[in-house]
Amino acid sequence: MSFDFNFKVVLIGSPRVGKTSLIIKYIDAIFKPFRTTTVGVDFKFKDLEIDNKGVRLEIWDTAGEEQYRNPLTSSIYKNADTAIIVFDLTVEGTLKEVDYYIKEIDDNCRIDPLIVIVGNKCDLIEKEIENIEEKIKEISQGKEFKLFKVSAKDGINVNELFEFIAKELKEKKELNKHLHHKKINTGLDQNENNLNQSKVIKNSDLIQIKQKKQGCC
Ligand SMILES: Nc1nc2c(ncn2[C@@H]2O[C@H](COP(=O)(O)OP(=O)(O)O)[C@@H](O)[C@H]2O)c(=O)[nH]1
Ligand SMILES: [Mg+2]
Repeated sequence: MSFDFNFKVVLIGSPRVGKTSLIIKYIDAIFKPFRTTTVGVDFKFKDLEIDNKGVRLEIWDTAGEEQYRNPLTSSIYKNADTAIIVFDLTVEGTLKEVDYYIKEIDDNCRIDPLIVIVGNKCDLIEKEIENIEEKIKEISQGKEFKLFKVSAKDGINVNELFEFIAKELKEKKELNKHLHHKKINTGLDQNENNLNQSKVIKNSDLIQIKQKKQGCC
């Protein structure tokens, strides 16, 4: 399948939260209940069709224990379009680590990636940490992050998670293109480099722009 868009999606988070399981569930539709050891980094492709456009997701897995402050991992999310920060809904410590990963992305990412926070293992509902939404709000320090509760085991919300990401990234890319052409056509700015550097829409602005666009053009 040919594609119109190609996006890099990176899964990060504490060891054993289910990053590898989520990718396997999404790509191969299977769940392996034993532990899989991720060595270094690995990536797989998934091709989707959204509004008659081909979208390829390049989904990167990162390793377990050794990923912590691992320069290799940091280099992987440098040019990521999306960072999925995964935590285990039943292990409080992994939720606290989300804070560390948000800062890591801030420090290492060249572009402003879409950050999605994912609580995995929602099949273990009876063990779920309390007040998750409030705790995430505290960590987020005023920024808005989309939260998904998923289960790699039962496949709950897994497709929805990746489809949401593909859709958001495609819309963001199209809006950027739209603004780019508008500028060129109106002759306001012919300097492409300058335009690319200064007029790239941040994810934080996306919702606002979408609302305006609905009203004006
Ligand atoms: N109950 C349950 N267990 C899960 C789920 N996802 C992963 N696991 C288990 O959690 C452990 C760690 O999963 P893994 O994918 O290796 O985590 P990673 O280190 O973040 O890549 C394994 O034993 C998985 O079988 C889930 O959704 N529900
Ligand atoms: Mg793994």
